[in-house]
Amino acid sequence: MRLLVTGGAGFIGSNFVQQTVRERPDVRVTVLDALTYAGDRSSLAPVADKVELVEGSITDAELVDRLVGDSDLVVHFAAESHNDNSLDDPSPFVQTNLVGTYTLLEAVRKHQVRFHHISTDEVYGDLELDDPAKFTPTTPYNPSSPYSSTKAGSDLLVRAWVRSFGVQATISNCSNNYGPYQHVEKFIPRQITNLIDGIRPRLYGAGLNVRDWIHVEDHNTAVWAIVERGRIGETYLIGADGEKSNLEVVQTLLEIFGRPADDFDHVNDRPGHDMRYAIDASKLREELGWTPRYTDFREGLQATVDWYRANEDWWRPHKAAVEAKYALSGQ
Ligand code: NAD
Ligand code: TDX
Repeated sequence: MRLLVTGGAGFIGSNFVQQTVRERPDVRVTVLDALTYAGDRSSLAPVADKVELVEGSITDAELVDRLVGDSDLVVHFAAESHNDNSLDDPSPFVQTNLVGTYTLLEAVRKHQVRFHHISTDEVYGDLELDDPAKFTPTTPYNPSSPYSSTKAGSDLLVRAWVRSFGVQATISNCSNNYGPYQHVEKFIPRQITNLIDGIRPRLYGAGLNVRDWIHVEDHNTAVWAIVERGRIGETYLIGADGEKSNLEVVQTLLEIFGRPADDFDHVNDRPGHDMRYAIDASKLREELGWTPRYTDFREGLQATVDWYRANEDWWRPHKAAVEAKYALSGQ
């Protein structure tokens, strides 16, 4: 089987490619990645001799047409993915997340290639802290940021291409991922690398916002379950019942590093900051029989801390620039 993975040099995509090469020797993997600030060739180093990496943009229609024409399946991870960046400059978010997804859809339509679109729970907006509800596949779209609105738009393009043109596609909306190879701009790796450097963790606002954490390997086993057994045109929500406040996450990290529970700073809040995300994954669990492997968050976090300790060469080149950028907004 010929698989094209877009964004395969990013956090989730590189984990997906590594897992696929490890577990599915019958799959020939090609990665299309623009190697933006968020993409890193070295994230594919362990499988470099088994994967073809094409450096290019999903907005390049000619390149996309050629690569899709040579594939049986496209799994589409490529995106601008960071909310804070989308508040500084939404333009690449519109280009990559909307125009890029449109470009891929036109190619899979022409070549009649199976397509899986990776998306986020942020398309649903946010929940109140005391709301018993969780997001389900029928929750109305209500995105808050330029990032989440462009992801929402990309999901709607996929749905329309399925209905209008019969494109063979599925969609998944996953909650917050953590694990190896996540960029140091994101919450958990930022705090881990701060703690390695002896810097106090930084909590936006009061730190009460809740995210529903899932280990990246569990996200990726769910993606394969949907690709293999999901129904065309359907949306599946991926989550592992991992709701934690940002404060709880920071305090768990402080405990892992042997530091006092109040050894952190409150910094400026994110404008429009979503309060809480929570996923009801029963459709995925019941229809496709998927279950997560990482059910103990502290253990998954400890393994992630160990990975960042052992792989300083991977993250160190990005750390200073990320912190300098956050300092400009008092974060
Ligand atoms: P990431 O920022 O780590 O990686 C994105 C990758 O896409 C990078 O390798 C980058 O170089 C590449 N890319 C960006 N623009 C491109 C373009 N125009 N053409 C080709 N490649 C391009 O992101 P991530 O956290 O791995 O997220 C991957 C996907 O999963 C995204 O679609 C994101 O919306 C979704 N998602 C992420 C999370 C999360 O917690 N990180 C949760 C749910 C869904
Ligand atoms: O230093 C920080 N301090 C802090 O309190 C940073 C970087 C973040 N935060 C807060 C903001 C959020 O409440 O932590 C939470 C998580 O922040 P991010 O890692 O930026 O993730 P989030 O905005 O929740 O979005 C992530 O999950 C959904 C991914 O970046 C998206 O790509 C995905 O769609």
